[in-house]
Amino acid sequence: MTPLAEHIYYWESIYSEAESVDYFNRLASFTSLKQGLIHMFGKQLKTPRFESFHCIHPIPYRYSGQELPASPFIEPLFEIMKRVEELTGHTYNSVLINLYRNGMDSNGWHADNEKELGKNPVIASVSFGAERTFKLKSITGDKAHTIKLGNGSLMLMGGNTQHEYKHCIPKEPKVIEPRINLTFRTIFEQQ
Ligand SMILES: O=C(O)CCC(=O)C(=O)O
Repeated sequence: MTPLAEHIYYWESIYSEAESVDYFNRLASFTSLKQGLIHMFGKQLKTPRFESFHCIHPIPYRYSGQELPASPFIEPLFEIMKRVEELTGHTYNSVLINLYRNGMDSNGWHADNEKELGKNPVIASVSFGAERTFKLKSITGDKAHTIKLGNGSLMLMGGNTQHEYKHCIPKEPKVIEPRINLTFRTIFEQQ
């Protein structure tokens, strides 16, 4: 494990090449993966990636004006979450899966700071498939980090990262292979 910045840690490979390919294929077959609809600039736009949200409890996830219903938490999600919990020393109850078909799919600048995620969300991010660039920039504009998220890797963001920084997966036209990312989170039911 390598510390990358305050409260941000990276494990280069928590799974072998063969295990990562197997997980990629099992996750890519999830029929719940769909292009979502987000509200931006007064318009409804399709997300430039496929998404699927899974939670141990039937709590939906709301962000950018869309509500993702909780799909069942099925294997191999429990298996992967167990490994992530052992390595990070935190527990989680949900995961957002993002499938990027190639480098033209992306994820715009945002922070995972919805109130359902609690005060200082701990987010554990596992990647399978093509290596993609993950960018972080501080809200105040004085800090920036660029991280390559490789096949079978784990990244942990904790502390005040979601208040201090925004993050994104930019388009990378040279990337032709797909990638699946899982962000494990703890979601709290709102009253
Ligand atoms: O695909 C990634 O690595 C980032 C995913 C992400 O930003 C998110 O799920 O909030």
